[in-house]
Amino acid sequence: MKAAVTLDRYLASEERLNELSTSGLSELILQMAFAAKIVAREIRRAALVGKLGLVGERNPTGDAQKKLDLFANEVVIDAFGESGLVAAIASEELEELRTIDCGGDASYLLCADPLDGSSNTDVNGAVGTIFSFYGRSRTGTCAVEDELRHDAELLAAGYVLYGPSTMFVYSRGQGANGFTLDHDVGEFLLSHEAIRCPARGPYYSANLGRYHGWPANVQRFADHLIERDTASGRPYSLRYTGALVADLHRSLLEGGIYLYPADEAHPNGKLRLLYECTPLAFVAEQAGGRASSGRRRILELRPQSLHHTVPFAVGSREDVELYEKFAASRGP
Ligand code: FDP
Repeated sequence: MKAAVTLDRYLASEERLNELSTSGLSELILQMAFAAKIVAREIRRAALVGKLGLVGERNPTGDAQKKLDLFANEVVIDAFGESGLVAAIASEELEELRTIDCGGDASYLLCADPLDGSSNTDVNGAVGTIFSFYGRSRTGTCAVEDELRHDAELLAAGYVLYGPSTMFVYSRGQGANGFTLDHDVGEFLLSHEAIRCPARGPYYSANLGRYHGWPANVQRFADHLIERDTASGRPYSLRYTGALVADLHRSLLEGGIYLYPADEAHPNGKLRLLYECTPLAFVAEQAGGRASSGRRRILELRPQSLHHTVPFAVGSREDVELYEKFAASRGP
C-alpha cells in the first residue's frame, strides 16, 4: 500500500520542488483546511444541533442567509483573524471588507464564499467553501478594496466540497490537487494528484428552469448541447446539484461545463466575481480547463466592487470556448 500523503507534507514538498517562497502561503492553506474540518463537522451534525434553516436575514447580494452560512462565515473569520498573515477578508456574508486589527503589515488578503450552495443544507445535499489568497502590493489596511480592484495578485485558490466525503482542492499555480478528509485520522490525505479536466463533455450543469429568461444565444448553446451528434459526443447529460462547487468538481474530474448566464432576474449574472468565479477559474485553468464570462476570460477581469457579479461558464476548455463562440454570435 502506498504511504498516505497529508496536505501539510504535500505543501512542503511542493514548495521544495518548485522553489516556492515559504512566506506563509502554505500556512494559510493549512489554516483553510482546518476551518473546513470545523465546517464539515457542523454540517454533519447540523440536523441534530439546530443548525438547519434560515436566520431571517439576507446577505449583501440579497440571498436568504442560512444558519450554516453564518456559522461557516464565523469559522473562516476566526481562523484567519489572529493569524497575522491576512490584512482583510472579503466574504459573501459581509457587506464590507473585514479588516483585521493587527493586520496592517500582513502580506495577504482572503476572499471567500464560506458556504456555497446553501439551498442544499436543509436537504442533506452537497455544499462547498470557495477561497482565494491574494498577495498585497502595499501595507496598511486603508486601501484594501482598491488593491483587490487593481493590483493584488492572486496566489492561491481552491474549494472544499462537503459531500459524501469532504474534499479539499487547491492550486497555487503549480497544477490542482485534491485531498480527501480521513475523519478517523483527522487529516486531508492526497487522493487526486494533478487533476486534469477532460477537453470536453459529457455533462452540462445549468438551471434550465431559467432557460426562458436567458439571452437567445445562450439558449442556442444549451440547445446545441442536447442535439444528437455522435461524433462530438452529444447529447450532453444534464447534472445540476444547486451547488456550484459540486457541479464544477464533476466537470473537472469527468468533463463538461457549468453555466450561470445572465437572465431576466440577474441581468449581470448571479455569481460573484471576486469570491466565487475567480477562485474557481484559477483552479479550473490550473487543471487545463477554462472559465469565461462569455466575452472575457474570468482571470482577466477585476471586480468593480466587492460583490460584483458576472455571467459565468467554467469547465472543459473546448466546451467553454464553444460557449464563448455562441455568446459572441448574433444568431441566425
Ligand atoms: P446558492 O445561492 O445556494 O449559494 O453561489 C450561488 C449558488 O448557490 C451556486 O452554488 C448555485 O450553482 C447557484 O447559486 C444556484 O442558483 P439557482 O437556484 O438560481 O439555480
